[in-house]
Amino acid sequence: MSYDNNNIFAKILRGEIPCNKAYEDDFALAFHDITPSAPVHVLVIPKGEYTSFDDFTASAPATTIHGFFAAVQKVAQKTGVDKTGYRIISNHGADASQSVPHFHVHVLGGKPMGHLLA
Ligand code: DGP
Repeated sequence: MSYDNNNIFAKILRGEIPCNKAYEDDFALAFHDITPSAPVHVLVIPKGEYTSFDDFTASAPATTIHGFFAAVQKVAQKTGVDKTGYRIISNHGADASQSVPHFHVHVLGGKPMGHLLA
């Protein structure tokens, strides 16, 4: 899949659409999901053009991958869910119902969430 510059997260990265920012550094921007599935539901996106987890891990340089996942952990710290527990999810492709074609990790927490997909 080629990268679509008009996807909603590309517009958020360019500042064309507002977001409720939770964290930002050189590698990632994190913002609260517009339709939260848990008391804490933050989306973490890389600043580069990657369509999904599959594309990111196959194509991005190691320093970029490391910086991005370090940012995911910082989001957990900043939102406090590192203390109580959290789940990270990344949907790739149709069977996972990925709806925005810019790689993102969901950080979910703030309540007991049960076991995986139960
Ligand atoms: P996924 O299904 O994994 O592709 O998740 C996409 C998520 O993005 C979904 O939980 C809703 C969220 N989302 C979609 N549009 C916007 C937006 O404009 N702003 C914010 N903050 N979240 C959005």
